[in-house]
Amino acid sequence: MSVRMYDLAGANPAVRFSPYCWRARMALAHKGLDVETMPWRFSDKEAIAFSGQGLVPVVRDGDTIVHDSWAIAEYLDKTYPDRPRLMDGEQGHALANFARHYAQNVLSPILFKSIVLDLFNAIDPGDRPYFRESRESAWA
Ligand SMILES: N[C@@H](CCC(=O)N[C@@H](CS)C(=O)NCC(=O)O)C(=O)O
Repeated sequence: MSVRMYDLAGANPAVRFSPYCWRARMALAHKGLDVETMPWRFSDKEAIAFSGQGLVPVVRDGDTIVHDSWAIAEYLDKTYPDRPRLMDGEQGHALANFARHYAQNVLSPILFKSIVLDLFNAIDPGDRPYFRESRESAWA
């Protein structure tokens, strides 16, 4: 049975642009697991309500549901220790943790401002009012 992952999609469902979802997809690929991705839009909160929160990525692996890209990486290493490791030992874990904080707290704020209009234009028109309002209040 394949792992199911809810993955942020644009107006074109083939366009996937969430850096957090890509982290999870690459982690799943590194583990060599079969993945079925479910295109998800900002207005589809209902579709991931089973995870108890409203952000993607969300992964369903059998009866286990995991959200948050970091929690997914840790889950995959714990659950599939015989497959290639994502984080090797305590030092590998610490280094990956540093890299994710650097990416989200230093790189993302800079990149976000230069690509936000491209994102706005790529998302589903139904998502645009929510995207605009939530991003303006968070980033302005
Ligand atoms: N800490 C979370 C962040 C997840 C996150 O912010 N996901 C965004 C997509 S990039 C999202 O689902 N946004 C939905 C919303 O803003 O309503 C992780 O690492 O997975």
